[in-house]
Amino acid sequence: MGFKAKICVGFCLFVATLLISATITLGSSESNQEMMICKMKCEQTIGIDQEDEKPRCIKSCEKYHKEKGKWEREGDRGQRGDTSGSERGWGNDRQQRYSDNPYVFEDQHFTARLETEQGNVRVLQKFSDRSELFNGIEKYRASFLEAEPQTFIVPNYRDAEALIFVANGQGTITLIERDSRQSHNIKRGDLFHVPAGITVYLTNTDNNERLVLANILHSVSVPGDLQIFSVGGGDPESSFFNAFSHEVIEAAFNVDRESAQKLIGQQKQQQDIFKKATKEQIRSLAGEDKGRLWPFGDRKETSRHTSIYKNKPSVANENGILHEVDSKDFPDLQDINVAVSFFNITRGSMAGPFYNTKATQVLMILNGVGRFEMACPHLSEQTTRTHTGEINPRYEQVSSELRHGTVVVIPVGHPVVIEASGEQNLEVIGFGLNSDENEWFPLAGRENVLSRWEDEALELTFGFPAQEVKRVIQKQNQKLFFKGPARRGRASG
Ligand SMILES: [Cu+2]
Repeated sequence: MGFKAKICVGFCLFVATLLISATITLGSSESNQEMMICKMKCEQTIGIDQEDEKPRCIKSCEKYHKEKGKWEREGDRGQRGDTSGSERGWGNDRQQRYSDNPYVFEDQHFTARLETEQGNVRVLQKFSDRSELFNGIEKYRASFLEAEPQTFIVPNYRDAEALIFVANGQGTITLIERDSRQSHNIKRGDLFHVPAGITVYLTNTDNNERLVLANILHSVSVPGDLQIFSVGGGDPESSFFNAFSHEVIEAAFNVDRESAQKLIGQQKQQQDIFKKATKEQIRSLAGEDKGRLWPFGDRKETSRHTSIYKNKPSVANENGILHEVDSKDFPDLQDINVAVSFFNITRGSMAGPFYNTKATQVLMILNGVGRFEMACPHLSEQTTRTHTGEINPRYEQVSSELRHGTVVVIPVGHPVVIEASGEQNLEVIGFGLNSDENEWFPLAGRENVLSRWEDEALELTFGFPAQEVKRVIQKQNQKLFFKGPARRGRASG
């Protein structure tokens, strides 16, 4: 399998190199032709009386094409250095890479995946592999896990801090801490922190519902690189014990070879972390036969968990509900520097425009269909190829459809609107990365940033009397969630 993949990578690189050299050749002959036309124009358009203008004209043609060639070659180097992510593509230059909207991640951007009958895990590519715009969040990764009813997920630990949000279903999660084992029943809306190196196992205890988890992982070793450690699921190849020699394992456990083999695994079965469990096993794992209530385990509980519904909603009106949890409510979030927002946007309504002061927000769409729009100064900077953005910015609209499984990254400061379709509510879990001291500010509606400006500031900025400006910015009196364009119809006015 691995070998095949290597052959493919080798072959693909070879083909890509051929394609690139073809493009360069084509590019340079095209460029020569362009220069010839430029020089011919100098000859034809400059009259006899301006004969001394000709050399200057020709020289400017040469200079322009020299510069252009240099710019293109630099673009090439950029591509060639960039062999890590296939999504970036070989034919794309830097400008195209930006303009294909690096903020939206669809199914094909989940580069690590395991799909079986009993469940699936999908891990999103490294954010910084997609675009250098995400270097600030390179340590984070996002993933989804889905387990069918009555499924056990074999114990494992990671070299990353994990924050789990239960998006659907219910189950049991068990953490093996240094001096205790703790099991907790989990249900929709729960948030769970699994520290790096702590062994965890999960059970979907429901008879009918799928257990769906949306996760944020914060790597603690190689930035953005995730490794999972497991004793496997009966298959020797998936057990880390298998990497040691028999003699070492026999000595470590003080057993004979036959017994050691049982631990490592015997049958070469499909590598599968999902196991179908019997009703009795489920009952036991769920703690039902232990006669104890939640949480149950060997010792009194530490924190590690909360619910997004623990606090009253921070915003709620007919157009939507926002629940938030930060490190003040749930100290475990400090370890990962993440804050959590759960948007339930009423069908036909929208959230925002708003922006985050310090956090980069990763939005994971759980249910419903919708759309988002964002104002981005980066893309505009790339299209116009000017680098004055910091002083005199222009904003490009970034937008995309949203559906179950879509992930969108909203960088710091970028104003964004999330809109639910007219068909059903849109549920979005937002993880604010690097959330330390983050705040979000609404840009319209009640409590919007503009409404706090002084009259003079409004007047000078907009060039209208303050009262007129206020009439516009105070008209909308709801907070954060508004009727969307679909619900307003043409009745606005
Ligand atoms: Cu941007």
